[in-house]
Amino acid sequence: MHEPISALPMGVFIDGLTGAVNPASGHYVKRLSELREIYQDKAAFDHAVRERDDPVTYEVVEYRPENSDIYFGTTTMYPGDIGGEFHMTRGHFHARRDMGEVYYTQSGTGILLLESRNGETRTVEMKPGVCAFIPPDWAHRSINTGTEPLVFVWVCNPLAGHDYGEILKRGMRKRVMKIEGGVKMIDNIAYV
Ligand code: PAN
Ligand code: ZN
Repeated sequence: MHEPISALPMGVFIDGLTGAVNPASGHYVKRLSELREIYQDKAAFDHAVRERDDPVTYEVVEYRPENSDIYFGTTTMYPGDIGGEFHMTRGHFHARRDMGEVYYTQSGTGILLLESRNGETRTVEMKPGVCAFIPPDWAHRSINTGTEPLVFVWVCNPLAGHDYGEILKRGMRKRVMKIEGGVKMIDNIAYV
């Protein structure tokens, strides 16, 4: 188990190829079967869970000091698609509407899909060297559009929290698909 971490100066080692964080205060994995709501093609989804033995699609490791206004960690997203729809995170608004975030890509390629409260869509390319600014009150979901793991460092206020409800309920307006070997953004027909 992880020990609580005090807010003292520290150099934390981050492996930009694997997403390993050392020392770390927490870690979780997301298996495909936990993400049924977010994918469009439920038949392809059920087939993938069965045939691919419920793979880990992404994992998150964090370094969260106690009593600090900053914490950070990595997300590592494994490549793949479900019926043409690339592996993606759940996506969320922050519970605190006044708190944004930073995503700094270490390896791999992807798309950071952002949506404002009033439904405006923006994207930021994810590739090594790009540090994405996520403004307060923009929902954000990352999507691995490549063939390698997509690894990024995120930095945030621990009070920001995660509000998953909105996005789980109505989805995001756009979906990112593999079409004819390319990456295409299409309208989400299930969006309500
Ligand atoms: C990230 C995300 C992480 C996983 O740490 O939480 O990439 O994505 P979901 O939480 O949407 O499944 C972050 O944005 N924190 O605020
Ligand atoms: Zn976030």
